[in-house]
Amino acid sequence: MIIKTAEFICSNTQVSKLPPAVLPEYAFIGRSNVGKSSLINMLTNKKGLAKTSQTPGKTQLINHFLINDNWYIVDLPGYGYARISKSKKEDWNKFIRTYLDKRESLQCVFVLIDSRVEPQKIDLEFCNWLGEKGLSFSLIFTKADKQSRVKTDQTVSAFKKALLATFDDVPTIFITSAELQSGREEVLNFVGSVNDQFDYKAVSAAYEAYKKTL
Ligand SMILES: Nc1nc2c(ncn2[C@@H]2O[C@H](COP(=O)(O)OP(=O)(O)OP(=O)(O)O)[C@@H](O)[C@H]2O)c(=O)[nH]1
Ligand SMILES: [Mg+2]
Repeated sequence: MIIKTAEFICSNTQVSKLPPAVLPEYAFIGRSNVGKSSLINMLTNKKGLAKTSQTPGKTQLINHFLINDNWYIVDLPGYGYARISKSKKEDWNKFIRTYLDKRESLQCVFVLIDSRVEPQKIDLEFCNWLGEKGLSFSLIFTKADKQSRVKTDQTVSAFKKALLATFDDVPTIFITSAELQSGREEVLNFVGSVNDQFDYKAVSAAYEAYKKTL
């Protein structure tokens, strides 16, 4: 897939204020600092589109980016950030889970995993929750440039094994590096093939009306 346009649309703290659910949408989620925003910038080839930071907890809102005028990337706040209060964590949980569970146009949740670390309970629990909700998800291993391919493959195998304790089969897996721009084609082609199944006609009138409001 060729990315012709990628534009920031809106940031939200309320599920009720999201753009209308008329285009296929892909959410990027994972532990704080795993590289969600960097990956989005790499996929869209637009540095600075999603805000990146060395300080975990940078992304605090649901951020919608419109790609090629016909699908959305959604950058979500990271989970598992230790230095926020318990009540904030609960708010996060409620807000993000409501979004994921209720968003009709959500096609796939990309769960980002740091390719350097062994399976973490919080990631596995999150995948299990997605499974329970019947939400389709793929795994994207990030920061593959930081170590050898052998080490990355070990992390991937360990994660697959851990998932097979609760799932019958493993989801689609991508290995990426925002630094080296690797894995870009694979992720975008996957999105392209899912978009091909989306019934744009069914929502076109709603979309045209919405575009006039932008
Ligand atoms: N070497 C390397 N560093 C990366 C890669 N992806 C992200 N980083 C670095 O990891 C840090 C966190 O990246 P972000 O993209 O801001 O992470 P995030 O998951 O969006 O973080 P939050 O929004 O805070 O949850 C930054 O310092 C990035 O430069 C990668 O593929 N390779
Ligand atoms: Mg971020």
